[in-house]
Amino acid sequence: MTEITAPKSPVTADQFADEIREQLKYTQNVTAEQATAADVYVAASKAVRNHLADSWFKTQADTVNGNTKAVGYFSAEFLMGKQLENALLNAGLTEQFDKAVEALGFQPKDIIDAEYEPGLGNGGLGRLAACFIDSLASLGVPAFGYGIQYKYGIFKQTFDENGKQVETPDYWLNNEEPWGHIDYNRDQKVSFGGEVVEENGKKVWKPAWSVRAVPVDYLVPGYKSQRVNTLRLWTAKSYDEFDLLAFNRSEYMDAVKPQVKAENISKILYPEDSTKVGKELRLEQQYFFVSASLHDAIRVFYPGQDKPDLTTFPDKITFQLNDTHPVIGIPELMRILIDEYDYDWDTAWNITVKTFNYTCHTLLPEALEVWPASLIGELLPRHLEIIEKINEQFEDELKGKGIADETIERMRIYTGDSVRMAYLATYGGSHVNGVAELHSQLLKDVTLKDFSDAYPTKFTNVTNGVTPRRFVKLANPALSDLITEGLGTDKWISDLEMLKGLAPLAKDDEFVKKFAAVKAANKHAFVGFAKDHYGLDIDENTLFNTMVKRLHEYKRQSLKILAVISKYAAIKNGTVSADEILPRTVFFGAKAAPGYYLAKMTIELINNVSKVVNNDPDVKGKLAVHMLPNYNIEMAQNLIPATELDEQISQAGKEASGTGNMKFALNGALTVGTLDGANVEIRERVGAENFFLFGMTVEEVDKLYADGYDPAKYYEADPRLKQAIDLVANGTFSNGDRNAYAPLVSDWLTKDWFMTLADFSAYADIQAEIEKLYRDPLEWNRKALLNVANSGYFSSDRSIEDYLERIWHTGPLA
Ligand code: GL4
Repeated sequence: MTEITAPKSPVTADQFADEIREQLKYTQNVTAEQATAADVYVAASKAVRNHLADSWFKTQADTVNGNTKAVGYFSAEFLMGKQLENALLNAGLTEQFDKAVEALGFQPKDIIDAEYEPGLGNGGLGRLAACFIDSLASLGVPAFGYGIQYKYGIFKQTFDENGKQVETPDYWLNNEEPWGHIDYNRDQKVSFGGEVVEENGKKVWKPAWSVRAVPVDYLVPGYKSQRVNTLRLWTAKSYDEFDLLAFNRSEYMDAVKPQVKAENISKILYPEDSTKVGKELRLEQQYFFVSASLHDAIRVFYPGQDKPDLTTFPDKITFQLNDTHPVIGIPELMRILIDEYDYDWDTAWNITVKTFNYTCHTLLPEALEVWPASLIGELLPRHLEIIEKINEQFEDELKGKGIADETIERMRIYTGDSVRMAYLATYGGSHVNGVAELHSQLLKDVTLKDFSDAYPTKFTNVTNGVTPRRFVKLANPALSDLITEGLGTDKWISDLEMLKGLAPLAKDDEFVKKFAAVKAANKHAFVGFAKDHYGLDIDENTLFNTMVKRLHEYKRQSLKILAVISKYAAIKNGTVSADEILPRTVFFGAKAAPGYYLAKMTIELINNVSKVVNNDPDVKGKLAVHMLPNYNIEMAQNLIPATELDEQISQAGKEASGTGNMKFALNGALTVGTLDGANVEIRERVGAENFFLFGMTVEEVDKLYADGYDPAKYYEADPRLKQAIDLVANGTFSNGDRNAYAPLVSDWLTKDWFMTLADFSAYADIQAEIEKLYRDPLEWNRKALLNVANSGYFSSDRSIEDYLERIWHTGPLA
């Protein structure tokens, strides 16, 4: 990566303080004396945004006028996290900010904390999109993120007195939001419904209703690159806000109906992760943002042209489809080219295929979106016709390749009843990638096997990555300083493979001790954070063991909680002696999709295990369990640097990649994990001796399914497991109520689709190894340091470089 050094500090701290005062006075309309931390946060954010403006204009001009193809990242989710601190870092203004707010009488941290975290994503997929746009800007690649500015982000999670998850709406825009600029003058019209008629031999779509898509622009500053890209999130507005006739008839509710219908489109982020929801509103959302974005890209690259030469479109921009959510963009671009710009089918197809690429983020067949044809026909009748024709052409092509009829039957994009979005994306784009080596291999071998056989060259892999700016530099300043000390430079922040230079220091006991001291300090800091935020008293002299991610059966939070229960029982029964017990604090963080019954029940169980264990004097100081509410980016930034042991224990072959695993390794946690997703590559890089591997492989899982899996057998075979499940079943964690967890227990014993029980013994056994190593702090920390040193590969900068080389075939602006 070529580094462009940051410009000399564009302002002094005094000047920056003046800029904040000016914002306070003229935009916030409060005096510096009246200002609260929230006011200063808004003012400082606006001041930073102003500093980015010139680079933003220049980047846009270079993007449009230069010859470097841009990237359009289409994603229904961008889980950005708090913006101010990151913008300061990337703009090179951190020091000025710190001094300026101190001069104004505030603590920098209070100002940073005053920001309300935007939660426009569910989990890994949305956070990946945010890491990628940071890396694109940092590498100087011209790029647009395109998505939706949901009015309500991912729900806020609390727990009721019974430990059940309670969801409350996240109305993040109730607070002043200084980052997004709504640009009413760059709006787009997006239409729905109606019918297709023939006029002069041409198909003409006569939609029934339209909404106004208005862009809200977020600046995406690169780290030291002097480039600022754009994240353009669309919000839906009504063309006819208010029905005056209805109002005058005193039908007040009816008067705002059109507005409500239109604005509903961008109202809420669907809280499903790794599952599909087939809801009309969701399809409306998908079409809404891709249609607006495609028209926007044409507007940007062919300014003022009525009849642009769109055969050059694929040279201007390449669109990455982040999972199947934006795949309706393929027929939409076809429609735009044919209906709006009069291209013939073949030319339009050529342009379309060249323009799109698709990333698949799952292996669960139930997570691949399939839309009922009737729904598409109702909402987007012209698109359904186009999809049918794409499917015809596709089937002909397959026949031409000599592919058997029954294979073609399996591969159909349009079945007559439904449309398979993953298949449409695979056929309608140039490349398909999975998100870790194993995942990409399984896509080729299983999920999309027929497609990979027919179009082998389309398939490739790009292993995920995470941005070192947010997840090391900002989240872990103490470790960052130590890395910089060890390497003698801070260049690693934009060239993370440089962390390799730390490997020799793992032999230096003094350096390892410093590394251990950083971890201890981070643990101490987290204890304070947990006290402030959750009122918890945490013993920092325990092993900090964390499992944070969405709650899903395949991720197997059940495995972890059963192991915790088993440990609890062992202490209670005296099966382990007091000095044999390694004191541990287990942290969980997980949101469950509101309609996901077993996932919600698992949360309830964890909360109630936590209550019993934490209030039991017999285990005090030995074992504690906390289910932290509302896991989000802020919590990740605080908890990951404090964690010593990270759990990545999904059933092999189910987690496409995982990105938390990368964040933990980079922050010096050791991983206990299965051979799944990117765990495989992490283990390869950090060394098998520095990773706690357990559990079945993909092949073993497949074989066990094939042989007939009987979970009850495992229950009978391992007394530790039997005891743990019995304690759940006999009401120990439900005040004696034996029915409380009956559905969960019954699922474990009779179905257990993700083989939690089959992997339990291996998981329980490896705990001894973990605890043995932890008792030798120097060795533990040596291994943890080697995890840091060898995880540089998992920078999202590297992922983006792989996309550039393997898929996008473009690069930084000159
Ligand atoms: C996910 C995968 O489940 C996760 O393994 C992966 O790391 C992430 C980003 O590629 O995408 N797919 C969906 S859906 N949600 C995810 O987090």
